[in-house]
Amino acid sequence: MSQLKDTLFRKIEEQRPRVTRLLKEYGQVELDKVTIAQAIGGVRGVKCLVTDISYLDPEEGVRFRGKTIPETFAALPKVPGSEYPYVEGFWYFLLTGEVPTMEQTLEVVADFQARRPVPQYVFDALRAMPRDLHPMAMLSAAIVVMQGESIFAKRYNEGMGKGDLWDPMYEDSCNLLAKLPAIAAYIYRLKYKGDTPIPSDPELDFGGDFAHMMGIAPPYDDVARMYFILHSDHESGNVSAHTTRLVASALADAYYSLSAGVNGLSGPLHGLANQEVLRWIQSKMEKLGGKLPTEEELERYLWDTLNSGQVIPGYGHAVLRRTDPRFSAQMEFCEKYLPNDDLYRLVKMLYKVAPKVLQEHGKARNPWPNVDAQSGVIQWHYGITQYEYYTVLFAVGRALGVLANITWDRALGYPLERPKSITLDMMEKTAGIQ
Ligand code: FCX
Repeated sequence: MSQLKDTLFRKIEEQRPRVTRLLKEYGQVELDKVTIAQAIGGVRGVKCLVTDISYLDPEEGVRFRGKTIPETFAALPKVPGSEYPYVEGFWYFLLTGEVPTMEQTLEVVADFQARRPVPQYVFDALRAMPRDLHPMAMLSAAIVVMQGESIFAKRYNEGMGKGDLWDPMYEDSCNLLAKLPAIAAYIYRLKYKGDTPIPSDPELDFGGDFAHMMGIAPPYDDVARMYFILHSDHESGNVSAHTTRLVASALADAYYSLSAGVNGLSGPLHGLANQEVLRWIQSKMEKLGGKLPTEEELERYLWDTLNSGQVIPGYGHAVLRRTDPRFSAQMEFCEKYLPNDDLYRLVKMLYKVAPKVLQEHGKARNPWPNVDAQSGVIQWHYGITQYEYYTVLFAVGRALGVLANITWDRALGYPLERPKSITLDMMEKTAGIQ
């Protein structure tokens, strides 16, 4: 057994009695109440999901396994010559809550390298799709087309007991994760680079190999590592995380579950917002003949967007009430590597003007930027000018968090999710409306 799997098993054994005790001895303790506004309003704020992988504080932002983003970057082993950690070491950390040593990290790197080859039929299936299909639809289909590889589905059909199902879920998760960079890069080179796929370099790490297969020189390997880690998890109520866990709760395997989660990520209010940000910014620049707008022009554009009933993409959040630290982490990168990039300067100007306008507008509970306000700009700078591809990058990162979650869900025996519905009539009756 690898050190990662061994540590994971030890952690699972530690956590199981906690769940049993909470259920048996404290099962009736109330955690929250649900109001009509919450039932109608997308279950906002209702504390009814459990995950230990990450926690999202409205003021502070996300913590992965108790660590803030800067703490996470500082703690994990770095790729030699790079400023950002190995994605493989982050996977170890997300799964176990323990910061791996360099040796433990390199063991995961080697394990992922062995799991990396993608079955030819996946590429054949991608080639059979219309070239103008959205890359998120291609990614989702490429994931589900591999369902026949699922070890979880095989073991389940052979009658494996519930308590052991975390093991094949872990195996499927590692197999899928190791293959995702090659699939994502293949989609990019097939669709946008004249069908010129670049084979994987078996010596490289997750982020390094992705940059290599995209055909983009350093420091894009560090951009990839940073980007995948930042987008990995945001506790489990967001659409992509929740969808993946919901589907897996029916004991669907990781292929079905992740494909479903990727479909959720493709919504413009969620992952697709990063493509919307650039589309929105650039349409303004086009109108100005490629010039940067002044602050006054930008303010007017913001009001025009709001007055036409549209949202300001990249701003607002269902939980956060401050600037997203994932935005700040990317800003730090931009300050170092692309301080004079026009689009970045515009993103900075927007950060100055938009919160004020959104506050004055008075609707959004959070007028501050989220992760998507910044991420497209970095990708554009390194030559990925096809906005619609940005959510695919988000999805590769998000896979780390959701796959860690569903592995743990099977380890702790969390059951099928099945919230209760009521009718409007019942709600009116409860409210005392005649
Ligand atoms: N621009 C204009 N209006 C906004 C807004 C924005 N950026 N953010 C929120 N609002 C509006 C909402 O549309 C809602 O209006 P309504 O009452 O007419 O329906 C009102 O303000 C209250 O919404 P609020 O409670 O603040 O936010 P929600 O939890 O409903 O929605 C999202 C959160 C993220 C969906 C919302 O802020 C939004 O649409 N933002 C723009 C899209 C975006 O950036 N999405 C990415 C989010 C995230 F980081 C991710 O998942 O990737």
